[in-house]
Amino acid sequence: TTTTDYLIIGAGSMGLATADWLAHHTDSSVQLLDAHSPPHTQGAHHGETRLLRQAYGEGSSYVPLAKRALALWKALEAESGESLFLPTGVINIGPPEAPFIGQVEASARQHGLALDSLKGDQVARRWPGWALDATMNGGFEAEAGVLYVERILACWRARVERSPNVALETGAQVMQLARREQGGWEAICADGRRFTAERVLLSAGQHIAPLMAELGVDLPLTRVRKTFAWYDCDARYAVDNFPGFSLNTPSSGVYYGFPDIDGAGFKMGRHDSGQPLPPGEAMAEFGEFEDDVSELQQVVDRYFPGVGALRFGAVCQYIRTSDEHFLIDEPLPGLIVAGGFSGHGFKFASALGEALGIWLAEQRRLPELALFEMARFASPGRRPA
Ligand code: PYC
Repeated sequence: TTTTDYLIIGAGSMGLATADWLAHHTDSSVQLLDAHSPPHTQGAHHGETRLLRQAYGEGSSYVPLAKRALALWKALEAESGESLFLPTGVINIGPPEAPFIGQVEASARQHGLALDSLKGDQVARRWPGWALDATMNGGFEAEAGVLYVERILACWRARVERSPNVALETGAQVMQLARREQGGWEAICADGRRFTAERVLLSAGQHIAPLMAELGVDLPLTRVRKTFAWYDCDARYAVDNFPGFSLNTPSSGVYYGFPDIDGAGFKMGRHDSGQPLPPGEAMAEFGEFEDDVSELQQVVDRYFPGVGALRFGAVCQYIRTSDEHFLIDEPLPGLIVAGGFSGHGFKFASALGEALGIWLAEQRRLPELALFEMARFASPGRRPA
């Protein structure tokens, strides 16, 4: 049995970010466990790019966390000397009555963010890669941009592996978490390895719900198969000519996308819907579901006149909560859970690593995390706004 001060189960974005914070701000010993070797495609950190948006359509109460995250991404870039964030700007497009667009504007007003509010025809004149008319609104945030996901994971991994206080075990599939009689927790792996610590962060994506159910805690988490794809495109989608975007279509599909970065092509995915599947079950490859291609193609055809043939599609997973806000809490003493990121968590990983590190080490929950507590599921009146 290996004993450390803290045990982090799941070395994806949240787990590695937390280990990185602990390595640089404490002298404590940290054991990180992952079933695979990060960066990998089994969690929620593959596919090259994620958006960093601050004017936040999911609720203006996320903005302080988004601001802190951007500052920490820039600090990580400066410290590591690597290029991790590309300030492409991000535009949020949707009908004026879409709640998402209302929240983008409210976020900017309430938190002093620079946001250009445009009509769709103005958007199409400024960025000819868009086919839009004045029935749609756009909120453009120049400070926002794109994060390089795998590069960030590799950067954190290299940093924690340089730290004498952090050990990373890959190929460590935790099958059971047990409370120890003498206090603290024990994690038991499929190959029989055992790890104990006083305090634990469970940040293992799809594995959170089954591990917690064994402890008698049922969490409202659903695993969903999602797809995204890269396309040929013309110069209208060059990275200095076209911002990242979120798109709420009037027919209610929600999409996100990226300019042509490093010659990869125009990238787009659908954020809503998807195919639910149980934890542990293998996901069908891109193209195996009938609408994998068509649900993207119809949006390409309608809104992006310079986008051409599909180059490559991929699958990923979202772990969704019932309200699509994160689930971060300490449901049992000494056991902190961070999950349910519902497909919009990565941008916050730098700030959440800091917040989770503080929670583990100082037993102090930052006020920004109050949004994500489990109690909201018992009292439906309380929702992040
Ligand atoms: O939250 O902006 C987002 C996002 C982009 C891709 C997946 N989620």
